[in-house]
Amino acid sequence: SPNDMEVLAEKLKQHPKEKNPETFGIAKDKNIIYVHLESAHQFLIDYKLKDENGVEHEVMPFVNSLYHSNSSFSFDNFYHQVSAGKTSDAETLLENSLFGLNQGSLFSQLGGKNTFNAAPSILDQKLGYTTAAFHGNAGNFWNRNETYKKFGYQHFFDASYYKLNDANSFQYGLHDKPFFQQSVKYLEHLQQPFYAKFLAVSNHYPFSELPEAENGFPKVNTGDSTIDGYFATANYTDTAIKEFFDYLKASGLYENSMIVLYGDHYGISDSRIEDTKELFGKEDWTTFDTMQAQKVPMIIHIPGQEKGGINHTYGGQVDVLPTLLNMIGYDSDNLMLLGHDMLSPNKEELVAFRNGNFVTKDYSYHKGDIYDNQTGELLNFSRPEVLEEAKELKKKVDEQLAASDQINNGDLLRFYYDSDLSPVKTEQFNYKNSVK
Ligand code: GP9
Ligand code: MN
Repeated sequence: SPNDMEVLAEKLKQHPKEKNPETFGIAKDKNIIYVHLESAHQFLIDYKLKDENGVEHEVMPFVNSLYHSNSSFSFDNFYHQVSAGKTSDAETLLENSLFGLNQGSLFSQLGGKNTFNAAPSILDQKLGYTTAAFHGNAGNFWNRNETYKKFGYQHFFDASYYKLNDANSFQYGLHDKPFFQQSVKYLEHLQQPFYAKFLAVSNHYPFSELPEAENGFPKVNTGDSTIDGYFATANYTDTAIKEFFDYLKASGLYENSMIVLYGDHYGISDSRIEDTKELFGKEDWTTFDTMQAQKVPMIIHIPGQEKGGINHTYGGQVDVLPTLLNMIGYDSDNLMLLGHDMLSPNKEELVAFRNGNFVTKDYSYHKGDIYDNQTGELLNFSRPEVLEEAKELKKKVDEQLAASDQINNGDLLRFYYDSDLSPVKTEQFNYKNSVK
């Protein structure tokens, strides 16, 4: 009800949003380009795969160069927070600073119905951005064609805008190199500044579907074909992104843009990763290691800026929108965002997983067990006082998740007026007729 919304909004106002004056507005008026790193774990960063002759092969050399650049704000303690909605949950988190649902996918269940204050709406209505999503798969996958309208996307270039054939695509759509190549002609038509999201998908399970000509990267031989192919597909995506950057530079768009690369969720599931622990230099594998493996890359690259570096703040996907809005100099105090600016020196370092587990800068909490982040040691018995401390934090985590569920399940943003955003008129968008 409208009253529920008011109560939540009041609560949120009691935790004022911290900003960092050093970085507020640092990317003002820039195009925002999202590059989705499908199924990318943070451990891919700087990872070198040893082939059978002991020769090392860097898996993502181009992404690594961005990660280490002074022009990038990179994060090494950044977690995905998705559940069963996988990619679509990541999109929900990044573009709304709300969580996906506890069960199933918010995109599928509520995406076509709810009112959102999503990034495309905000940027279009408040700052005059052109907004577009690019993805070489069918537009109805994850109910994107409905949800994107509700998010306020003006354009959605789905598979129908691309030339797909058996050789350049697989079950999740067009492979990354042709995807970026064929996207360029649509991107060129967008009036600047634009907000453009590129969902690359080649590095998707089962990690074995690359085009014939792209099978050069060494395979590992773990006996699990899913793991064996993972590094090769990640390497292919890396090259595709490099080619896309080459285009951005040649076209002059690069200097006017901030480019955000993020991992959406894990690629190697718990049991698989446990079976291949040697790849990560581990003799044992614990619940703590599985939680650590939920870190994903987060790189905000701003050409021309030199204030970047690798930031160790603990954060998650829910924190991205507040961070970005501050970077482009938009004051988001009046928005219902559940996350916090990761560049603020006072950010509370508490990262909720969708299942109620969480991570702080000191420890990782899993169903009542607490592990030391530095040593991986279980602290329940050696330091029982942390159990008390964790109780308080667990309460905060549960409150954050409950607030998200209340907003989403009650469609409460339709009663939220302080954002001063008009409800999206979805009839104005026709994704069949975007620039051809
Ligand atoms: C398909 C792609 C895959 O369009 O987004 O989604 P996922 O299986 O990773 O959720
Ligand atoms: Mn995904």
